[in-house]
Amino acid sequence: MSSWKKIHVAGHRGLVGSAVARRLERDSDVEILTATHSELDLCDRIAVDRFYADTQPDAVILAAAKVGGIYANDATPADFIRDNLLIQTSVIDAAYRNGVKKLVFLGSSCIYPKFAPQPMTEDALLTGALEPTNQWYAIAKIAGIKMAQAYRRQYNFDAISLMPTNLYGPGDNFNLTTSHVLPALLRKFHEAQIQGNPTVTVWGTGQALREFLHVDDLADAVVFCLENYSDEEIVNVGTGKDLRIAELAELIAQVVGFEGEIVYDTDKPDGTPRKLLDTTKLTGIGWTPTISLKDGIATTYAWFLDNIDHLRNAG
Ligand code: GFB
Repeated sequence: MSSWKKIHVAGHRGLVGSAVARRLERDSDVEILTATHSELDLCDRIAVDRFYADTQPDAVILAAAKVGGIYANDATPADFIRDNLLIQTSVIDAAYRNGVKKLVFLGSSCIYPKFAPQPMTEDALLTGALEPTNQWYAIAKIAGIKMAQAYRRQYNFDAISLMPTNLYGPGDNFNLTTSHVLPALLRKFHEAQIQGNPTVTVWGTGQALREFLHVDDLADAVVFCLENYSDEEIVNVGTGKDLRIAELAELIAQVVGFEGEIVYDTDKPDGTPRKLLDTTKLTGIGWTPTISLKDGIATTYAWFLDNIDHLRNAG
């Protein structure tokens, strides 16, 4: 049973927001409030303010963000910094002004310095230079963390910030130009398999290390922290385990049944060499993930196959 009656899930059509909405639906006495982009532009502070004045949510999950993989971050930096600053500023401020009792802000593991000691603890924030490919997104997310902390200090507003590691799952973006690595590789291996291509090209050296969390695990952590965490300090959400991109590619090839050759395009960037979160804090509060990477990839591939026609039309 939840302590919250009406929760606004901002970004309910995205990977994270849709998972949070699915998770909240399990709790029948919570009313989930949503608005599509055409109903509410989250970049518009006045519109968001009016929306909260009209609907009076008592909690907000801020899962709306402009997100993308390494290429999209690098190629469209203005979009990433502008949209994220606008969305989070509008939502955090309007939530506070309209008496929302709790807000969960979602950041990202890319807020930590490029060469932070691994695994990365929460206190690594702002201790060194960022990874250049996604610094624009990271700076916006750091501003969101600081805004939540400032509103907590000055206004006593119960805003908390969670830092998820790289996410994947049903509802992910499978567009090869803008997506993250896991959905991109699922699609590439699937298409090579169907078309009988002998090779699949993976960006970078394959040696970069990444940690992957299933979005349903993240959604569970969000609801857990909504109920059980109230502090200024940020909290990492991850699995505590990482693997090389080359190992991920092998795993995905196995799930898809591709037996050809994997080729590495070293003209493409690796990005951060390693991004493993230290999850001691969240484990200490009482939450751990349950979905293994292998099972998570298999169910995400099943979702991709069910939605492939729709995705093809979307590009
Ligand atoms: O998932 P990804 O795009 O984002 O890339 P980041 C992870 C690694 O996979 C990089 C490699 O080393 C890529 O070079 N990779 C290999 C590929 N093949 C592919 C491919 O086909 N597509 C993609 N996209 N990558 C993001 C940030 O960084 O992480 C975001 O850009 C966000 O801001 C997110 O923080 C969590 O892990 O490098």
